[in-house]
Amino acid sequence: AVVVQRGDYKVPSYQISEIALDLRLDPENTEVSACLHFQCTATAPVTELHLDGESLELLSLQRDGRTLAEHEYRLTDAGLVLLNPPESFVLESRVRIHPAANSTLSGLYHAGGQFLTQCEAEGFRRITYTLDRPDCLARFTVTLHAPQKNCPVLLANGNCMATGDEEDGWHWARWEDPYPKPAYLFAMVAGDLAVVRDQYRTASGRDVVLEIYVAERDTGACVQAMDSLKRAMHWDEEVYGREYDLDRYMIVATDSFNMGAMENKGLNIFNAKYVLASPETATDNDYQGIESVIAHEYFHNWTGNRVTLRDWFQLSLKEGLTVFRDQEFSADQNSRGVQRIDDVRRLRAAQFPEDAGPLAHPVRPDAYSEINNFYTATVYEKGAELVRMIHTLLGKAQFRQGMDLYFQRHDGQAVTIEDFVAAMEDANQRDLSGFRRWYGQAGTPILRATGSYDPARHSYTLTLRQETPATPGQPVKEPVPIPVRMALLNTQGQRVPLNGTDRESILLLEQTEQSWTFDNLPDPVIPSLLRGFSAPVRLESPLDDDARSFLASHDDDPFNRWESIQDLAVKALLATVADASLASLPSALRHAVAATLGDAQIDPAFRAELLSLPSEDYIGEQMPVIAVEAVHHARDSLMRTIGMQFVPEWMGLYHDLAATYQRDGLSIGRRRLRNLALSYLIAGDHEGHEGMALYARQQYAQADNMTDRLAAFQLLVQHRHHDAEDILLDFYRRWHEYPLLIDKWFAIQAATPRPETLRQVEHLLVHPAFDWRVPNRVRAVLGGFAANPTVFHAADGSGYAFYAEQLRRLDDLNPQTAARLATPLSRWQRYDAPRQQAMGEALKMLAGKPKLSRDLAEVIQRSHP
Ligand code: HT7
Ligand code: ZN
Repeated sequence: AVVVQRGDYKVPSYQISEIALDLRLDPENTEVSACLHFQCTATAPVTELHLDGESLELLSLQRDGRTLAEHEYRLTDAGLVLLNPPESFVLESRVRIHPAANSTLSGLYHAGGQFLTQCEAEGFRRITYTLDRPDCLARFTVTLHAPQKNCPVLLANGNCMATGDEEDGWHWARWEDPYPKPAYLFAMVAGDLAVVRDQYRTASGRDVVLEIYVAERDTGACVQAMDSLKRAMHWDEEVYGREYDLDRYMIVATDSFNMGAMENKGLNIFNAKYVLASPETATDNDYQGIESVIAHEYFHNWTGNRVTLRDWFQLSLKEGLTVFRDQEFSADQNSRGVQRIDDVRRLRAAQFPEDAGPLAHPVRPDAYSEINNFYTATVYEKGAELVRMIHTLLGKAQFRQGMDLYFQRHDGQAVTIEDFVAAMEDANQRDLSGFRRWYGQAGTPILRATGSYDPARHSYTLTLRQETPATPGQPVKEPVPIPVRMALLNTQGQRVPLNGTDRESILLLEQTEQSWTFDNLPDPVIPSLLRGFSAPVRLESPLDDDARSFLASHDDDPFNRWESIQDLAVKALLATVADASLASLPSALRHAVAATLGDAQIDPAFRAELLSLPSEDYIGEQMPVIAVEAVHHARDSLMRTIGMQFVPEWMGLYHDLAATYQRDGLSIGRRRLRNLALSYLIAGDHEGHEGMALYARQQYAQADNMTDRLAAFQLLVQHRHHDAEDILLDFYRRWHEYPLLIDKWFAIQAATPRPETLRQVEHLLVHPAFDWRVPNRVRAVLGGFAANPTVFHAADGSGYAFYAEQLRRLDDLNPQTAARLATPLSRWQRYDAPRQQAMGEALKMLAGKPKLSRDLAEVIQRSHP
C-alpha cells in the first residue's frame, strides 16, 4: 500500500479558486457536474496535474469549453491526470455516482431516504475529480436538483441564493459559501426533514438563524441540542472573543453516520445520538454527550474551518485544540472537578493503551497509509492534553493572547501545529522549543516521584524522574517538559506555603531527573502531586496507604482526591487478582469509602465518582499480563464486599435520593449516586437471592426517565442469577421505534459477562432489527462485545474467532468502521500465550481476506507486523 510520509509534503502546484457543483440527485445514479477554476502557483512548468477521484464514472471532460482529447489526460486508480495543463484554466467534468450502493458512508450516500455527504478526510474525491487536500481552499457554489416529493429539503454550505421548480416534480436550490474552504468541509443534504428553528444574536448584534433538521417525529427532542448550541456560541464569544460568521447555522441528524458528527461549514451533519434527547428516551450521559459534541463541532468553526490544516499530519491542530475547548466549555457549564475526572478516565481507557501498544503513534504522526485510521485517542485526547499543558505553562490570559495571535496570523490559511506553537511563543515571548517534543514522540512518560521530610532541617525534598518506554519505530526517547502541579498538605489537610506565600506550585520537570526542596516546614507533610492531572503521564507516587486514605478525604484537589481512592482500590484489587483468598476490604480503602459515604456535604456527582470502582480494563492495564478472569472476579468480589459492608448506607442513599425527574446538575448527580447505590445493593445481595433485584424491577417499571430505567435494565440483564427475559422483551416492545434505544438494548446484551453471551450475540446479528449498514447498530453489538472482557477474551479463543469473522463481513461494506472496530485485536501482547496465539490467528485470518480494504489492512499490519 502507498504510505504517505509527513516529510514529503509539497506545496500544491495549482490552486482552485472556485468550484461550482451541480448535482442531479438520484439514489441509484446521481450525475455530478463540476466546474473548477485552476490557477498555477508553481514557478517551474507542470507537466502532470494529478486530480483525486475514486469510484467515479467519467461521462465528459472539457477544458476551457473544449472536450479534452485522449492525449491530454489519463485516468488512473487514484483519479485523473491532466497532461501539460495551461497556467490557468476552467475544467468541466461530468461524472456518475451511486449513492444508494455507497455503504462506506464516505462521499455522497443515500441512507434512510436521505442524501448525505461525509467528506472528511478524503470523501470529496468520491463526488468529483478535484485536488482533495486541505491546503486547497476554494469558494463553493452548489446547485442541487431532486424530486420535490422525496426531497423537499435541499441544503448545502453557506447561504441559499435561489430556488425553483422543474419539470416532472423536481425542484432545485442554489447555495453559495462566501468562505473559501478545503473540500473536506463541503456538505450537502437532501431529504424529507422537519426543522426546528431558533435565533442567536451575536456579541456584535448580528442575528443568526439556528436550524436543526430531524425527522418530523423528533422535533420535540432537539431542546438540549439547540440550548447547547446557543451556550457554546456565547462561550466562544466570552472566552475566545470568537463570533459566528454566517447568517445561518444548520445541523442535520442522521442514523447513518460513521462517527459522532462533522463540522462542515455552516452545515454540520450529526449522528442522531448527539442531537436527539428527551427525558423518556435519553440518559443523563446522553444529554452530556450532546452538549459536548454540539459544542465541539461549533468550536471547529474557528479551530479547523477559519484556520484549517496544511496536511492531515496536522490533524491534532484542529482536533486536539477543539477537544481542549469543548472540555473547558463542559467544565464551565458543569462541575469542573467531575469533568476533569471523566476526561482523564477517557484518556486512560483509550489513549494510554493505544500509546503502549503496536498502534502507538505521535500526536503528529509521521506516516499513514489510510488517514481515517488516525482519528485516534492520541490525536484527539492526548492532543487536547498537550494544549492543556501549554495553557498550564503560560497561564489563562497568556494562552488567550496566544490564541488571538494565532487567529490574527492565520485566519483563512491552512497551517501546521508548528504555527500554533509559534503563535503561543511569540505572543508571550516564551520558548516552547522543548515542548515540541511532545508532538513528535509517542508513548506515555512514567513519572516517578520520591520524597522525604527532614525533621532536622524542617524541609521536604521531592525528586521527580521521567522515563518514556520505547514505542514502534522510536526505540530511544528524550525527556519532555512535564508540568507538575503540586501542593504539600499538613496533618490537618491544609496546604502549606511553598518557599514563599504560594500554597500551590507548578514544577517543570525538563530533565530526566530533578529535585526540589521546600523549607520552613515545622511538621511532616503529605505531597499532593500532579493535581488536576497536569500532564498525561503515569505517576508512580511515593504515598503509602495511610497517606492515600488521608488524601482521599482531605485533598482539596478533586482529581487527586478521586485518584487516591482509585489507587487504594486498584491496589486491593491487584492483591485479590494475585491471590483470590485475599478478597477483602483493606482498612485504608474501607476508611476512605466509609468517610465518603458518611459525608453528605460532598456534591453527589463527585461523591458518585469517588465511590465508583475502576473498570476491569483499567485494572488489567496495571498488570504485566492481563488476567482476564481473575480481574473480573476480583472486581465483582470487591463490589460485593463494599455492597454488603455498607448496606444501611447504600439503602439510605437509595431511599433519600429518590426524586421526581429534573434536569439540573444537582438532580443529575443525585440520580447518578442513587443508581450507584442500587448497583452496590445488588452486588451485595446473597448468591441466588433476588431481594434487591426486586428494587431494580420496580425502578425499571416505575421510572419517570430513561437514566433510571436504563440503569435498572442494565443491572437486571447483567445480574448473575436473574432471569431478565421478560424485561428484555418489555424494553424492546416499548422502544422498538427508537433506534438509539434499540442500540442500547443490543449493546447491553452484548456486554453481559456470561458464558452464553457469545451464542446470544450470534442471535442478535440475525435479529430483524440488526442492520450491517448502520454503524450505530454494528458498533452496539460488536463494540459491546469487544468491551466484554470475559467473553471477548474467552480462554478458548472463541470470542476472537467470532469477532474476526464479523469484521471480515463488515469490511466489504464499511471499511472505516471495520478498521476502527479491529483495534482491540491489536492488544494481543497484553495477554497470556494461548490468547496471544488465538488473537494472532484472528488477525492472520483477516489479513488473508480477499479484497481487504486499505483501512483494515493497515490496522492489521501495524498490529501484527
Ligand atoms: N472532524 C470530524 C472527524 C471525522 C469524521 C466525522 C464523521 C464521519 C467521518 C469522519 N472522519 C473524520 C469530527 C470531529 O472530530 O469533529
Ligand atoms: Zn473534531
